[in-house]
Formats: sequence, C-alpha cells, structure tokens
Amino acid sequence: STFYEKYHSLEDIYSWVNRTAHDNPSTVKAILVGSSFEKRPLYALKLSLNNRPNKKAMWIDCGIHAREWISPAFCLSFVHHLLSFYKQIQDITDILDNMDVYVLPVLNPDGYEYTWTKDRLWRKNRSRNRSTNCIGVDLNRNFDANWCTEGASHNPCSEIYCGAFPESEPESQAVADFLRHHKDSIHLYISIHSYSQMLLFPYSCTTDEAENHSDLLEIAKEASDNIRRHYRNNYLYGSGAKTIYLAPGGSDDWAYNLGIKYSFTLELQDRGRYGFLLPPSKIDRACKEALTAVKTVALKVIEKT
Ligand code: 0X9
Ligand code: ZN
Repeated sequence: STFYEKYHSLEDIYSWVNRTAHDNPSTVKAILVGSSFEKRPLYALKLSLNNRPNKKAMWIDCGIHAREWISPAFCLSFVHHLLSFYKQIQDITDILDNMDVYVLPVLNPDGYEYTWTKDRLWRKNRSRNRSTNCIGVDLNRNFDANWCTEGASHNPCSEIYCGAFPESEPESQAVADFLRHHKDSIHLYISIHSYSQMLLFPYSCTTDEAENHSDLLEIAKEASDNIRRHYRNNYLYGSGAKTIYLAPGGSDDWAYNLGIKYSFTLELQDRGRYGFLLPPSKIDRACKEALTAVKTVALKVIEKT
C-alpha cells in the first residue's frame, strides 16, 4: 500500500509537511499558525497556484480530536490529490484556479502524539490545569460559540470539557486568530472528524436555524448524493444540533459566526464497526468519499460566492 493508505506518526507528518512545501516551492507554503500546549508547531499548508490577488480561499483542518486518525490521513491525501491532479482532473483544476486552499493536517498534535504512545483513544488536547489532575480540553468545545452551554462540560475530567474560558487553549486560539486575520478571503471552512458518516453544518450550539440554512442544506445534500452515487455509501446531513446533538463551542459554528457562511464538519467512516480504530485497509475508500464531499462543497461555494 502507498504512503496515503497508512496512518502516520506525528514525526512523519511533520516530515511530510516539510517535504511537500520543499518539493512544490511555487505552489505550496508551510505557514506556522501557532504552537500547541506542549510547544509543538502547528503548520498549515497553503496551496496557491498563481499570485492573483483577491482570490477566494478555503480552510480545512484535521485532527482536532486526537483519536480520529482517519482525519489527518484525509488531510494528507487531499493535499496529495490537489497537487497530483491539477490540470489532469477538471474539478481539481477548477478548485485550485478559483481558491487558495489552507490545510492544517493536525490541529491537536499533543493529543495525536499521545494516541500513538500512551492511549489510543485519547480525544482532547494535553493541557494541564491547577485545579485537578485531569488533563486536556475538548478543543471542539473551546471556541466562542455559546461556549459551555448544554452539550459541553465545566468538569476538567470530562471528555467534553470546554476549558476555563473560550480560546483558553493555544491550539484553538491559533486557529481562531488565523481565521480572524483571513476571514475576508476565506469563504469556506471545513473540519474533518470521525466517525459516523455525516456532513454537518451550523448550528450545533443551538437548535436555531442558520440564516442560509437552505443553502447549506442544498450543498450538503448534493455532497451526500455524490458519495452515494459513486460509492454506494450513506452520509446523513443536516444541522449539527438536529442531526447528532447539541454541542456548543465548536470550530464550525464559531467560523460561521465570524462570517464564513459556508462552514461544515465532515464525519468520515465508519458507522461504528471499527469506530475510531478504522483499519488501514479502509483509509483509501474513506478518503475517496471525503474527497467527493469536499470537492462538491468547494465547487458549490465557488459557484455561489
Ligand atoms: O462532538 C463533536 O465535536 C463532533 N463529533 S465527534 O464524534 N467527532 O466528536 C461533532 C462536531 C459538530 N459540530 C459542532 N459540535 N460544532
Ligand atoms: Zn471529532
């Protein structure tokens, strides 16, 4: 199997980031967007084909939850696909001709490292706090979107601990800062998770409908339909709160409220047979399905904005 059909250690992913930037000097830049609690760098790749100003951009992040290994695997394969098939495949060409693409392959490197060395099912980051021995904040409860209301916890020992205050964690703050600085160009935000095979959009932090709900629904339906047509696999779609559960403080809702009106969370394979322990033999298919969804969404956003 190839590089993209395996899971990779954090060290290997850092090398891959370096190599990818180095091998594609005219199109790819590695941007240091911040560092983690344990001081690991947070690198995003920027794929940008020519230096036209005012180009739209999309942002995609992977690995906010440590144990969801298929997520970083997707970010790597997505970058590889974009770079390999520009001018070969029409939809890839259309995306890169119209958008810069920012890809953050591992938003939570400390947690990811921990799942490789100590506890495969760790979810949160690895930050410590004075008050308890419990470690880590759920980074997808740490953003400032109805922060720590129903669906998150103030208990530091909880898997859905929201942190001491919004953006208390260096990882969420780094991403939020980057998006704040680039919000005028970034028209699409996507966060990659697993598992459950869903395409979610705001809101998750309230049962209220987003202002462009019907637009988001139409895009999500098209993505889900495309996955079903190509791979005969079902992806549920809808607002987060109504499709899975109320979960405030998520990056997607926060990005949406910032003004990035196309904001999605994609939950990859599977439906629970292997859960977070998706075998490497399933990586290729899972990434192809996700690629179909991401391409569909990106092309629709290019069309609409
Ligand atoms: O609960 C989550 O953070 C995500 N599901 S997971 O099983 N990967 O943990 C869903 C996130 C949906 N979006 C928001 N809650 N904002
Ligand atoms: Zn997740």
